Amino acid sequence: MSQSNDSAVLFSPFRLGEIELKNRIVMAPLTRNRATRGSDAPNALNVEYYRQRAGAGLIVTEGTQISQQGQGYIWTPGIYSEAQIAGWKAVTDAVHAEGGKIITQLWHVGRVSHASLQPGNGAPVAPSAIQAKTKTYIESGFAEVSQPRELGLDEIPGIIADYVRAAENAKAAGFDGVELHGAHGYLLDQFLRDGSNARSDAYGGSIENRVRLVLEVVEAVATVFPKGRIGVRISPVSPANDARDSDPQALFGHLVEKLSAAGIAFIHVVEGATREARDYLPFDYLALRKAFKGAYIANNGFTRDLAIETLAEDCADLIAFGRLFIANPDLVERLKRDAPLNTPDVATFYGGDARGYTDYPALAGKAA
Ligand code: 8OZ
Repeated sequence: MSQSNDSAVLFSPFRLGEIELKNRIVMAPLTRNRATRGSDAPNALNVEYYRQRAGAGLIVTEGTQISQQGQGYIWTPGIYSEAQIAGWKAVTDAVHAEGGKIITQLWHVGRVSHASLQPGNGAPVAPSAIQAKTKTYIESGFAEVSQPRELGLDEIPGIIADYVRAAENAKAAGFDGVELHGAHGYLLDQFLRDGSNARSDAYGGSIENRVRLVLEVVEAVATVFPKGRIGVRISPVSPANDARDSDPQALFGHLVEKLSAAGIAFIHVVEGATREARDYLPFDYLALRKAFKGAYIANNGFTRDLAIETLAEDCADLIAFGRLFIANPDLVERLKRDAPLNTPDVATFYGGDARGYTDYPALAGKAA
């Protein structure tokens, strides 16, 4: 049951680790495939898009590949070249000038990629050579993901080094922190789950072994950013990109306990199936919240009412909105006034130009 005056919490400041937020509303990471073609660097259009949305307490950028090997879709931005760092610096400057906070989502897709996007058109890498039943999109449109190859044990330090370099670049680009993409069946999630990880070394087998890579990446990235500026996104039951595990409650219960002990600022939890039902499979999210001493960001399909109720019942500290932020640059103001919302246009989600990106109108009388 939510009382109307409970809405005040949504608009109240919150200290997320070492980052001071002006409200409890997070812009969720959203892949939009509008980086500069060729360099995968953010450009002026991307700057304008993020600037328009700086009313959020926190922006988490779209997934940003830490290396070319970490890329799985065409025209997603990277954070491994000088041009990409410069592009992101313009984004963070614009968001900070509007009084917003912004962190980047460090992304390695693992097996969810296509050889045409890989260095030397090679096979994508994965914990095991198990092809995902999922599609990606390349220049010519949707395509089955390529057969991956198993990462050698001797290659894992290089993956961790790529995360560290990406974090250094994120710092140089002026980000307030980083989120590790540990959700949606990408590399870190592939290591976590027994449906994609069949390794017999220290990174596979038991739950303790499967969480090892995520925890090592956290510690490595913590040599660049303080733990109070690091978070991890997870999606315990989401089937996105063929993610499967025999016991998600035990797996994510253990992971979150370890992340809590590590002392990172937040976990960002996609509750239910990504872009689909929140109650897709039974899962005790409150157990994760209770096991974690930092902040809990809840995401997936939230409405204004559900956000207010979730905070009032202390089931989360922050609420992340995705699709609503695509269509409403001034989402915070609209939620404050309980104003009508623009409808997102699915046809312009992935790729294209300003249409369906920076041309959604703000409320009358307020420039975006
Ligand atoms: C939609 C399309 C492509 C990628 C995710 C980064 O699901 C993504 C993504 C979403 O986390």
